[in-house]
Amino acid sequence: MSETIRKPAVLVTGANGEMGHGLIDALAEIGNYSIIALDVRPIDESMKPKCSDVIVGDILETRLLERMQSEYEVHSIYHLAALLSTRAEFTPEAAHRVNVEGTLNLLKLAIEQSRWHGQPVKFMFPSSIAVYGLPSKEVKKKAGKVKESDWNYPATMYGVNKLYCEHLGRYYEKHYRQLASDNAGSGVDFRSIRFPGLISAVTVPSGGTSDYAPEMLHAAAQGKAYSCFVREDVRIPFMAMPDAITALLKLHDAPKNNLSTNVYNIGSFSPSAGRIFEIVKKEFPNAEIRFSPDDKRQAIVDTWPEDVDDSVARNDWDWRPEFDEARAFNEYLIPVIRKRYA
Ligand code: AKB
Repeated sequence: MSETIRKPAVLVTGANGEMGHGLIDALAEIGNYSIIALDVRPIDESMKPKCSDVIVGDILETRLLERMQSEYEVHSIYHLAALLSTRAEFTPEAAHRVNVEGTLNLLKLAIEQSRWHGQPVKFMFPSSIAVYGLPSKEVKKKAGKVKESDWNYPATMYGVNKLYCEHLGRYYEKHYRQLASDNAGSGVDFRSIRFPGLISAVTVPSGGTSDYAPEMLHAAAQGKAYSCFVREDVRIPFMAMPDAITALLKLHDAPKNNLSTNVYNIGSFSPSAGRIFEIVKKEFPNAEIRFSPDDKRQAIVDTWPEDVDDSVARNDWDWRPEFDEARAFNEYLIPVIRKRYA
């Protein structure tokens, strides 16, 4: 039997996306897993040696998932594939298919895998601050750090999809086919994190509404002009990508008995767009950045909270960000981005 077959398999969907890159790097470095990478686009060449299998395919293709069912023994699924908030507003029905039906297909795969090998399948689901919907700028200001149960009235299709999938995951874990006489539970161990806007030094996101922060930074580092689509005073939580990856791995490894809920907020720093401009301008004084708010995208960001209360994650699985604002920029983003575009 080959080395890769003996290790428990981890399936990563959306493997070629921003988070997929970071996660696969980290999983490969840990070395305990055989990684199956799935993405609708071809996976970057640099990622292939880190994976035991690379599949180009759509999570909506049930035939593909059925084939995977018989070929692999999957113990954990990191379901990262999604259409983000800006893109989803242009094609809400397609977003529903990818974000909701895609998740349902993966949950089904998880159930069947668990039945097959007799152990729970951990289902890691990145949710988002987009599940919150604050009704006005005044309420947003007053709300401060929101708890998981506050303001669950998303204003975007993406937020609606994420909130619903959090509930789906909880249902699959705790109540699946609850009235069936042969009900033996689903075997799904559903764990979800509501991520803030993420900033990576190595990839630029696409299709999100928090993208102004990474876009500003990457444009400045490349000497490209940037027009920021939100107002200077707008504030939402952000996080450096390495912390997001650490959080996923940490929640994955946490003892189930310690987990008091299926869905957790996590936070690290919460700068205004003007503050990000200040930091970027200090590092790249020639950067040509101007603020030219797009009312519609601005309105979406206005519904997202200024900050999140992550005390439950801190208590249950010892969540602590390693990168506050200063460390994120000074020790990760700026040096790595400089090197990247040098
Ligand atoms: C987006 O902007 O859609 C995402 C998110 C906040 O979840 N980055």
